[in-house]
Formats: sequence, C-alpha cells, structure tokens
Amino acid sequence: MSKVLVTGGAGFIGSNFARTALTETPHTVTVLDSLTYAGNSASLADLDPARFQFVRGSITDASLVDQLVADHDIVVHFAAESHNDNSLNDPSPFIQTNLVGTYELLQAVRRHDKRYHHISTDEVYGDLELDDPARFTETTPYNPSSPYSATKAGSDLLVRAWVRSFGVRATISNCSNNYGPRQHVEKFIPRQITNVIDGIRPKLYGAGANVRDWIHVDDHNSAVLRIIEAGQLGETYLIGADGEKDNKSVIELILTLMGQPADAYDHVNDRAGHDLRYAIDSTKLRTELGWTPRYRDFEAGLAATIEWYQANEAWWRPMKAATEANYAKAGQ
Ligand code: NAD
Ligand code: TDX
Repeated sequence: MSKVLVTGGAGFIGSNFARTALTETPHTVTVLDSLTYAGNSASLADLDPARFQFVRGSITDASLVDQLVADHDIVVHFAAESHNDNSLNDPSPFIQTNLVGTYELLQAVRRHDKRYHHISTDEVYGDLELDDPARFTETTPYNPSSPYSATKAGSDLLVRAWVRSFGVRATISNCSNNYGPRQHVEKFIPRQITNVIDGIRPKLYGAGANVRDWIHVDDHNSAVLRIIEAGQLGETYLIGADGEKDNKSVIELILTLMGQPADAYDHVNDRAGHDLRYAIDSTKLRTELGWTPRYRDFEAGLAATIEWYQANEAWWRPMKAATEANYAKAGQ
C-alpha cells in the first residue's frame, strides 16, 4: 500500500485516475488541485473518504508542495493547463503551471527522494503528414507547435534533466487524445455532444481532415498504473490504442449516434498552427510491460460517453455557456 499524491486530480484524466486507483489498488489517494476553470470537485464527490482526501492548492506553491510530497510515497503529476486554444489566447498560465509547477514538484521529490511519474502528451513530437506511414515512438525528436505543447515538452525535459543530474526516481508517459466521462466541454468530443443536446450545430475546425489517435481515459490510466508498478526508472513510455480517426468522421459519428443527420454541423475558423496528425506506436509499453487496452471499439466507447453526458447534465451545465461564449469570440 502506498500513499499517492495526484496533482490535477479534479480534472478529466486525474479524477478518473483517482477513481481507478481506489478501485484497483490498495493505495490511498490525495488530490492536490487548485480548481481552475477546468477543475471540478463534483468529479470526486463520491470517493471513499477513508482512503481519499482533497487538498485545494497550486503546484506552484513551493511550501505546500514540499509538505505534501514529504508525506506521500509517490507523486503522479497530471496538473496542467491543457487546452491548445486557450494557450493561443493567453500563454501565461501555461508557463506558470506547466513549467514552474513541474519545477516545484521536481525540487520536492528530489529533496525527499520520492518516486515521481510525469503525465505528458504526444503533442511534444509535433505532427505527422496524413499519408506518412510513420508513427511517434520514444525516440522521435521533440518538435512542439503550440504554446501548450511547448510547455509540456519543456516540462518533460526538466524531468529528464532531474533524473540525469540529481538521480530523481522518475518515469514519463506521453499519451494520445483521451475521451470518456468527466472531460471539460471545451474539448472536441464533449463540446459536440453537449452542443447536440442543446440544439447547437457541432463545430468543425477547417475541413476536418486533421487526425487524432483516440484512447479511452481508463486505458490511459491502466497504462499509468502499470508504469508505476513495473516501469524502469528514467524511461519514457508512449501510451496509445491504435485509434486514429479524422475529425470530420468523429463529428459525423457523434451526430449519427445521437440520431441527427451526419452533415448537420458547421465549418468554423481553423486553429492557428493546427497540428495535422498524431499517431502513437505503443510497442515498448506493450512488449516490455505487457499492457493492452481494454476499449478496442471506438464507436461503443463513444456511445457510452454520449450516454454519460446525457445522464450527467448537472456536471457540465455550469461550464457550457461561458465556454461557447469564448468560442464565439474566436469565430469558432
Ligand atoms: P484538465 O484540464 O481536464 O485538468 C487539469 C487539472 O489541473 C484541473 O483540475 C485544474 O484545476 C488543475 N490545475 C491546473 N493548474 C493547476 C495548478 N497550478 N495547481 C494545481 N492544479 C492545477 O486536463 P486533462 O485533460 O485531465 O489532462 C491532464 C494531464 O494529461 C495534463 O498534464 C495533460 O497535458 C495530459 N494529457 C492530456 C490528454 C488529453 O487528451 N486530455 C492527452 C495526453 C496527455
Ligand atoms: O470545436 C472543436 N472543433 C474541432 O474541430 C474543437 C474544440 C476542436 N476541434 C479539433 C481540433 C483538434 O484537431 O478537434 C481536434 C481535437 O481538439 P481538442 O479536443 O482541443 O484536442 P487537441 O488539441 O488534439 O489536444 C488534446 O489531446 C492532447 C488535449 O486537449 C491535450 O491536453 C492533449 O495533450
């Protein structure tokens, strides 16, 4: 049994991780989260207080981070500013949380010699051409495009430096696009589902040829648990479930699953610097750590996600109007 400190655990992936860790391991979980616009304490409301506690605070608060790290065995670091579109409007919180916050956590795990797992993204590798047979691997050079992905790339490099220079006991994982319950309605899939529920036409950036490599959030988190359990210190693991789909096909599938004509969506302004394609080769994780994804049928996983948003309107309703008002300002 370990005491696990989960940063960003009121967000999409971290809250699902806390839930999975409490169900599938004997560990106790402390969530440290500052509850930005993206954090939602309702995502944690039903967790068992005997093994779970919530601390509201920022990973940039050095003394709070030091106290909490000293009192735990392992840090799993999810906290981030996570939305590319926001990073184009105002990069400043991305620098603070993704770079300075990661620095504070690394200094604390270094001082107290604690195990650290760093959650990152495939976006650090830049993008691939649509017809390129290649996929990202652990040796693909870093080439981030947006302020968001540049800060994630920078934070990964800080981890590598703290491993090499100070012997910090860390692993890194870079995962592809997640979908599933409790994802903020600013993100592509929940935005379109909640638009259809509200009678708003889904919004596709540009022509929608861009490809994302979709993975269910529970598969991401089962891989993270496996890396914590058996990963080699100092190593990076790519997490992906062979889920490449272009955005146009995903929007059409959402509309069809929700009983609407497949073409009942609008083309809106494209994202500046929009990455064309992400694709993950997760051979290392599968062969060295024996991990396999459970959700192999994207359509079934998407249908279950639609049902979750239909059944949990109280969870997403408070953030919907402000999110759409922001997009409207950008013509999106
Ligand atoms: P999210 O935006 O849903 O959640 C982020 C959480 O971090 C929120 O609860 C927010 O309140 C918290 N937070 C932000 N700044 C903080 C600070 N300074 N101190 C403490 N808490 C703070 O993000 P997500 O989609 O769950 O992503 C989690 C992690 O996974 C991120 O590191 C992201 O880069 C990475 N990732 C996400 C995806 C994806 O598809 N969503 C894919 C690969 C990797
Ligand atoms: O309304 C939309 N219409 C649209 O066409 C939105 C919100 C997005 N898009 C497109 C942009 C992308 O090509 O859909 C795709 C997915 O967009 P996002 O949900 O914003 O995700 P993305 O930019 O791919 O980044 C996500 O995956 C990698 C997460 O937000 C990151 O945190 C993660 O690192």
